[in-house]
Amino acid sequence: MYNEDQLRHISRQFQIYGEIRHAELCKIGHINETYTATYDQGGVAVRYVHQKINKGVFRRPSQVMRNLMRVTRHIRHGLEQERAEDVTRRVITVVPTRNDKPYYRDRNGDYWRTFVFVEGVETFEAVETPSQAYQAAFAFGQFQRQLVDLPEPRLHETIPDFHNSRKRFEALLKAVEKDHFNRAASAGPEIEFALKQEKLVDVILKAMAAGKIPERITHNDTKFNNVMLDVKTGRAMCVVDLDTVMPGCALFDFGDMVRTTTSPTLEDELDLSKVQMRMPMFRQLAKGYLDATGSFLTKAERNLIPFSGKLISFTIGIRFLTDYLSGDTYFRVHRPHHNLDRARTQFKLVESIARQEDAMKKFVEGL
Ligand code: GN1
Ligand code: MG
Repeated sequence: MYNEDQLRHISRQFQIYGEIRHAELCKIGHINETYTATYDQGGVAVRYVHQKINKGVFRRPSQVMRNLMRVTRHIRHGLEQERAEDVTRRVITVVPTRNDKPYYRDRNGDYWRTFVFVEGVETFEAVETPSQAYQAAFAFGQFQRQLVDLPEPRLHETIPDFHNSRKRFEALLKAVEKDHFNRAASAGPEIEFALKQEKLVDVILKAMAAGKIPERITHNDTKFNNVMLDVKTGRAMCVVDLDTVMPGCALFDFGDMVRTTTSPTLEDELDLSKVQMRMPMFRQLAKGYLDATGSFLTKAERNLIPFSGKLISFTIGIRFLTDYLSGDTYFRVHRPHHNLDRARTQFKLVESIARQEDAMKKFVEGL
């Protein structure tokens, strides 16, 4: 449970014209602490989001916020130029503090920020229809497109080497070797599987180092639950969770959508027989993504689209496994073995993608 007095104190730091009535802890996400708060504003109930940034994960919260302000302002400006309607539902809006800063630092040194709550939208943990997959991919593709012309300087790397699959692999090896919590014995098949996949980890990194794949501004956490869909129309309104928006590779954004939208299961499904990459979902993802990014994506990027889902599922899988072996310090867990369960579903997905990769390639080539 949250501390009501603390939240009241936090709420007073921001430029919100009203009194806080109540707040709820939001359970989505493994990293930050998020509250939905309802205010009385001139007799009308208005909602805001208050969020505490996880300092252990984001070591320099002020840089996170500087990126976030630049990115959201740029997108808002673009939407205004196009005379788009509903701008505060199409890009998240940061509510500044009373002294005009994007975040408030409390007595414990924690960083808090506030957003306008987007009404009339919903998020899902698992995709329900192929058209939702299309919407998600179009939204994340559009997000990349909206940032193609972000003026210099380069954005901060809020988590250095975030999708560096080679470094993630080395971290797993180290965790296996140290085995501080004596858990390696309980993850034998998973460790063995991971070690056998080493050849995957350098494919995209090498192509980037050789200049074959460009650096772009990417979202880097394109989980399906980070897309807000309009309740009435089902259309994607905006993408959220912008803390990892930084210089990166477009393919990791696409890949993480394959990871989180093609299987009918949740990330921590226990019945592994249900975990699979479904072609109809993949087709809609590829279509939606290319409809939004076709104008700027290079041939080399397009060619690696089918592979990217396998690589990112593997990389997130080894991150879960590493965290399991290291005592669950990074991802929030809700039961014993939670991170191991998550790793298992990722590896199952890697296998399912591998079996269908040729068909996926053929489909993308035909688009
Ligand atoms: C974390 O907190 P959430 O669910 O948005 C993680 C992602 C992982 C994801 C796995 C900053 O995201 O990289 O893919 O969990 N975010 C960070 O579900 O590490
Ligand atoms: Mg996230």
